[in-house]
Amino acid sequence: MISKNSINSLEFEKNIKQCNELINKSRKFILTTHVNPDGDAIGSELAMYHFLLSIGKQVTMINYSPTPDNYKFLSGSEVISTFEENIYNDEIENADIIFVLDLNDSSRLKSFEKYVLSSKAKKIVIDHHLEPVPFADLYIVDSEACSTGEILYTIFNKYPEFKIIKDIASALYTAIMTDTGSFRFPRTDSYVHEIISELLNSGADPVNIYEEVYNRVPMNTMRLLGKAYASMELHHAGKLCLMTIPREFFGETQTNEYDVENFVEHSLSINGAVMGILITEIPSRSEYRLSFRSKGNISVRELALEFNGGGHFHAAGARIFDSDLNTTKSIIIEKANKYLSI
Ligand SMILES: [Mn+2]
Repeated sequence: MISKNSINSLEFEKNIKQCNELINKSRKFILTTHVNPDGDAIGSELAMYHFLLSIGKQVTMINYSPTPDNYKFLSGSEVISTFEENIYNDEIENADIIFVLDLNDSSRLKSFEKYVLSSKAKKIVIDHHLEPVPFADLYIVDSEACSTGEILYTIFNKYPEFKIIKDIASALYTAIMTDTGSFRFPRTDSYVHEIISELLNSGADPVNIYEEVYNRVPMNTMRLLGKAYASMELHHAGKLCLMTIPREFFGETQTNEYDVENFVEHSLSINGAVMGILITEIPSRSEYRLSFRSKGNISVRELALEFNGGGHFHAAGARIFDSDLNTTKSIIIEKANKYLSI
């Protein structure tokens, strides 16, 4: 068994112990994760599902959003329910524990939130984001972890009889691969690679998982990406790369605003660009979605806060309403300058 170089605090260790005690004495579990789930959300949820099944527990998975198609290859994804009002009252009523994975603010559960909060089940958050908004009974949070999947691996390994089966290995591999940007984001440390080594030894197939997750892009989405590439502009001596998707792009490519996920990452591939911004004009209403990315010592969090958004040091987002594209662009370019000149 491997462990992280004493980075985990005593508090974290104590919380894991408490979590495992609660798991031992409970029978019925609900697992959930955030709206618009990503690979870490779905992968973590399914890893926990298979883990709990392997120790004889009863588990129901309920998410606000449907599972994205590219995660449906994961075993167990076929039994994830999409939340509907009043359908799951019995499960929620009878649950002993609700695990809330990969989020730390219950508003990200959308309309499922009020059911989770009013349940008498113990709520346990397992997450790696900063600044939790209190709502649960127990928090297992490590903001240094690359993913929720990494924390789950640590938790499972505290179980003396734990053995990674292939379904758990594939789910955790998916969680870690996606949240590390395929092992290149800053928190990709040797511990992460040691975990990955063990997941591969337990049957996770890196070629197949990458293929399923990333090489399933519909042609229409690729055409939209082509237009987004063509929209790239450099500002502030090439340090800012701006991409713009006006609403007519969606009609021209038969796509919608959900198809732009991860597009902004491409902006940081430009030589010399340290900040990338994607402006997406929402087709149906007067709203602009702003996605920010940065690298090195350049933060985009404060820039996002200026537009009442938020996020992390290197990845953040915000929305602007009732404006027009040109005004939105010039305001953003101007405001970004301050954060580039550190
Ligand atoms: Mn995550």
